[in-house]
Amino acid sequence: MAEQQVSKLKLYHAVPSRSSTAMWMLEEAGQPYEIVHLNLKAGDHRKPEYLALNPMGKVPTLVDGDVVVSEVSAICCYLADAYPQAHLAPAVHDAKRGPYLKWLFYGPSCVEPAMIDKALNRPPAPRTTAGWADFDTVISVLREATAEASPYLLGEQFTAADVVIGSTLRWGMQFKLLPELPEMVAYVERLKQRPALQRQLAHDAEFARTTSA
Ligand SMILES: N[C@@H](CCC(=O)N[C@@H](CS)C(=O)NCC(=O)O)C(=O)O
Repeated sequence: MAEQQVSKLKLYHAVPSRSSTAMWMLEEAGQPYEIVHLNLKAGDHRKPEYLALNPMGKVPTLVDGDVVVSEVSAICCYLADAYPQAHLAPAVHDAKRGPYLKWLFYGPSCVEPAMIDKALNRPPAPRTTAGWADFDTVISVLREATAEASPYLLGEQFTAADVVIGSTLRWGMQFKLLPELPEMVAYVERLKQRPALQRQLAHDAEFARTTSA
């Protein structure tokens, strides 16, 4: 009898949430993995066994053998480096490694805070205090990057940076937190053609359908 393959990658995921980005990245990486679904409404993410993995009590968390990684961008960066056969990151000394890392960090450290400032109608913190810029500056940087993306942020090579920035743009525009600028819409539409993203979206849609039935 053929031995069943045991996956060592485990994603703690909630539908719908930012952990969908990590799941898309896993699909791009092409490695077998298992999903542990957490029900945020039931408070699964606040149980001691989960807090031991992620003291923030947030999803996602990825476990790969002895390695535990949380934070979406860190998970994407980790997977790209751990599974290089998927070619989801430029090599360390490649000139494209600079912009690659910049975009990975830019998502959570600049786009998200500026987007939340805007959504909550908060006055932006003074430029000299906050580590992110005002909403309009962030949008203009994203607009230029997506206008130049051909077809991806780093050119021909699709990378984890597209997973992070693409996901943020996709859900930001979907929830009307970001303007639907033509350059950003076109970039997200290109990303939606990726089979890995389609598999992730289909999983979440099916999970939502079957658990709410
Ligand atoms: N900075 C975190 C954000 C993760 C996050 O905010 N996750 C949300 C779901 S979208 C969550 O777990 N919320 C549950 C809670 O805060 O109680 C990351 O990048 O992973």
